[in-house]
Amino acid sequence: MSNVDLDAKIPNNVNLKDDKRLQRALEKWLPSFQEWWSDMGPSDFNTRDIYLRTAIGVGKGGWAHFDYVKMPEYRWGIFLAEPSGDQKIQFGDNVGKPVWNEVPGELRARLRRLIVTQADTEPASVEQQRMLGHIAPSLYDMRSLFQVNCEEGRHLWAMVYLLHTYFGSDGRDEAEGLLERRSGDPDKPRILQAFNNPIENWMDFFCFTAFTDRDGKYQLAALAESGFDPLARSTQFMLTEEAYHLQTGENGVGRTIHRTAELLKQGKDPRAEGAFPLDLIQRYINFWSSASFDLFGGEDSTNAAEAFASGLKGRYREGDGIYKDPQALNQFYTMERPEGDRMTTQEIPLRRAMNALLLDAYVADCKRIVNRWQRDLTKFDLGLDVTLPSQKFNRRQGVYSEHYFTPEGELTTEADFEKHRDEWLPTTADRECVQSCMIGVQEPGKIANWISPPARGVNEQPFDFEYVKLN
Ligand code: BYC
Ligand code: FE
Ligand code: FE
Repeated sequence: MSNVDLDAKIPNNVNLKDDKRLQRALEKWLPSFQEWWSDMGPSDFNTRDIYLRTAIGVGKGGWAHFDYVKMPEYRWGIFLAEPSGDQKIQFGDNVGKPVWNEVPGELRARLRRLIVTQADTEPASVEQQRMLGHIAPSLYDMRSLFQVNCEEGRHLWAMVYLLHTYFGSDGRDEAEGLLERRSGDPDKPRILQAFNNPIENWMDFFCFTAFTDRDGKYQLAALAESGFDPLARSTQFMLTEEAYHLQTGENGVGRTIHRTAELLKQGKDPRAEGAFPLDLIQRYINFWSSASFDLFGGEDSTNAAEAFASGLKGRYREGDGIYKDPQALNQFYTMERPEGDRMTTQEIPLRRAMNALLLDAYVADCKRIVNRWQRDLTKFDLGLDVTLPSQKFNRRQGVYSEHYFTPEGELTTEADFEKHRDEWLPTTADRECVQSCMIGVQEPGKIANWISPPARGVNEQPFDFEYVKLN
């Protein structure tokens, strides 16, 4: 393991050169991927030199290399984390048995579905973000966008490697399908709803990377516990890259809030200055956080129970031994549920609540970042707040999806929800306001007026570094 081959057509640490059939299959998929990138990846800037991070191995510290790269020449590689721990399944009915290095026959369909669902989100997000380059608020931000896009492309490679290696011709078909579905296409949409929502502007982008990439972190963490070792090790390494995506979102929304507060403190109207009022930012937060809550699936789910029981998908940080029973048997989860016009509580077997548990961990993390935004806002002493909506608000999946809730989580009626919709969710006027501020700023060190510069640059470069060479 862990012979890093960087010179191969497909850089990898999985000894690809020793498996000629697999190597050929992946090398055949490569031009399809490149064609997809050119059709559906970033709409422009593909001939520009961009200061990008490329994964070159999985060792602590030195796993990444920074240099100017043209995106179509990005070295999308296949990297699995080193085997860790005692190589035993950590949870579920098979706890204590050795991890699998081949797919157990009876788990094949379920595992394939999990991998395809994960894989599908990666190209979807690149498609959603393809038009944002031109309206980047700074070269620093433009680079961040392309960094995230290239790494989502690598995540697709990570999953396609698993499909090709472990799922035979079905896997190859699935790998083709991943390049055929299209975000937002009514005839061949991406699998999960949030990945069909348009990302039209940088407010969408920052909320998406703050909240939707963060779902990625939690889903990947749950798959990183998997008893199917190649999946566990693929997702463990993906998490290393993911941290930057989350930071991009957290800092991006934070910088936007900061700029708005700054303008308000100067007695200016953000709208008149080409920036956003705080209530508009709050509506974008409400929209993208609730769309991301849906990505956990139903809170009460037999699918999730089975994925846990069989050892395919664990709880967050399962392997750290933080749960008292690795089998999660004879325990219950108390869930609030609407019944008619009031709320009741219900106990469900813990295994059926695996999606709810992961969502709870995610919501706690979202609260942490919103609190951080709030702390910064408080310093301006404007008496303004930013909040995370309740996980019941505006849901399309799960136990709250058939009912209407306020952002505070109070059960309400459809009529009341409709009455307040424009206070709670982005309106056409909001989108127009954001769109009118989306002016691309392409001079090193300059930035659009709706957002503050970042606290620091990338890889210890200053903010005014030439992150994208346009000339
Ligand atoms: N939209 O039992 P249920 C990332 C379907 S993000 C549409 O409640 P289950 C990234 C579900 O498939 C992380 N359909 O839920 C971020 C099922 O269909 P069937 C992506 C949905 O199955 C940014 C039915 O509803 N990774 O990496 O336990 C940029 C009932 O399902 C949705 C993963 O999600 C939805 N939101 O869990 C780039 C990990 N939710 O079977 C990348 C892999 C549910 O009735 N996926 N459905 O036809 C999974 O673990 C699970 O499939 C889910 C759903 C968590 C998504
Ligand atoms: Fe990803
Ligand atoms: Fe990501």
